[in-house]
Amino acid sequence: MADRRSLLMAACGAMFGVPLSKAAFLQRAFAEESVHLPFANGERPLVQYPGKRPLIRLTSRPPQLETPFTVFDEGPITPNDAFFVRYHLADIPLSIDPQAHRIEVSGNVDRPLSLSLNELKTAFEPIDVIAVNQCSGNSRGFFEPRVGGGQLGNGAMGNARWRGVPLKVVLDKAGVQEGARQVVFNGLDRPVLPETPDFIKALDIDHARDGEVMIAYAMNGEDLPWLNGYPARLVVPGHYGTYWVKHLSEIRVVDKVFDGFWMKSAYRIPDNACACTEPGRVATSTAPIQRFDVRSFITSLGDGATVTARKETLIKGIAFDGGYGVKTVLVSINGGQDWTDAKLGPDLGRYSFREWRLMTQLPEGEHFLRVCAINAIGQSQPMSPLWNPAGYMRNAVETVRVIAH
Ligand SMILES: Nc1nc2c(c(=O)[nH]1)N[C@H]1C(S)=C(S)[C@@H](COP(=O)(O)O)O[C@H]1N2
Ligand SMILES: [Mo]
Repeated sequence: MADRRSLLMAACGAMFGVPLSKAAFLQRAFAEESVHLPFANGERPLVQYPGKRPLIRLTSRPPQLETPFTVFDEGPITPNDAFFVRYHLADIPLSIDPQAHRIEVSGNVDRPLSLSLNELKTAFEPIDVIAVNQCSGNSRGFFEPRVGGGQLGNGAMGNARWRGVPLKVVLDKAGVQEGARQVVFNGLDRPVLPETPDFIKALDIDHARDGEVMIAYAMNGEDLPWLNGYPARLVVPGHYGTYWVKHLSEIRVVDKVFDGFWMKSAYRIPDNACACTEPGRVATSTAPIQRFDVRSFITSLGDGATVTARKETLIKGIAFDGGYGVKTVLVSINGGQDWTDAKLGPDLGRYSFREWRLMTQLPEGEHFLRVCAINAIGQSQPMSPLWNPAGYMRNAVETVRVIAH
């Protein structure tokens, strides 16, 4: 046990809808209250958009909304109306006719397809997966030194049950031709200025055909919320949200590596084992961002929370990784000196949030609670944050300060 624990501790520190009318959209997007994310310039309005409860607004054009962190304590599934929203281009679709909407499948295929929503829902056997969607820049606001880009707290993530059709089945129906290298995805949103590149993403052909990548049309048993990609979006389990193309309208098979801006220049990470550089340094070479690294959070106690001393206290939270599955969650109540195994909650699948909990007693005074997860292949979280120029993939061991009295 002692050996196992020291091994685990070493791992933890290792370096390794409903149509959205324009009027409703503008009218109902009024500010209600504000929150302060715990970094400089962290003031954000709480704003309610159609289909959403009040969420933390990062930008309004396009809408970028972050989930208030307390939502993650309510259960492992993030409700649709609380799910974060990320767009790059301000010209987002404000009306879509579900009868007329088509997903065109073209390029290096034998039989190009034009799929209606109805066909997608009835002509194929649906699959379900519970999977986390997380923005590459989740937690970017905590980077030190600070980096450019959306200054997000920890709320640009969510976990939902997605239903749809495996991309593989659709590609098989179209008949992928010999020599195919990648599959390219586009949605209905458009840039406002002609010089802004359209948001188009690509997956390698083998990834696209792994049977898990999905064209999803439902989320937690309902149509996709408008702002989360109605009527259909890509779901790429275990992979950063950037690939989860919303309002999906075009699928194109290509015989070379797609070199559009959002693949060639954006969403790239240092091409090394830690995906990191010396703070302030650019990487010598980069690669497209891929799978989530391991993360864990305490959700039951916020920073500065007070608890009763010497009484049973529940410490609870969530953990997830890029799809190998969370194996162990360790909790420290003394700033990282000693670690205890938390009890894991139900396994909802290897792409899902995994709940964990630990009952403990805290002596009077100030305590620094820390949590660290380890996945099935031994990947874990660094004790101190790694840095990269774009502020992606933050996953340092989190600390929550509580006061017991
Ligand atoms: N059409 C479209 N799809 C998109 C984007 C976008 O700008 N346009 N942003 C991507 C990024 S970077 C993220 S993090 C996820 C966020 O998904 P959500 O808005 O449903 O939370 O959508 C992805 N899909
Ligand atoms: Mo993102």
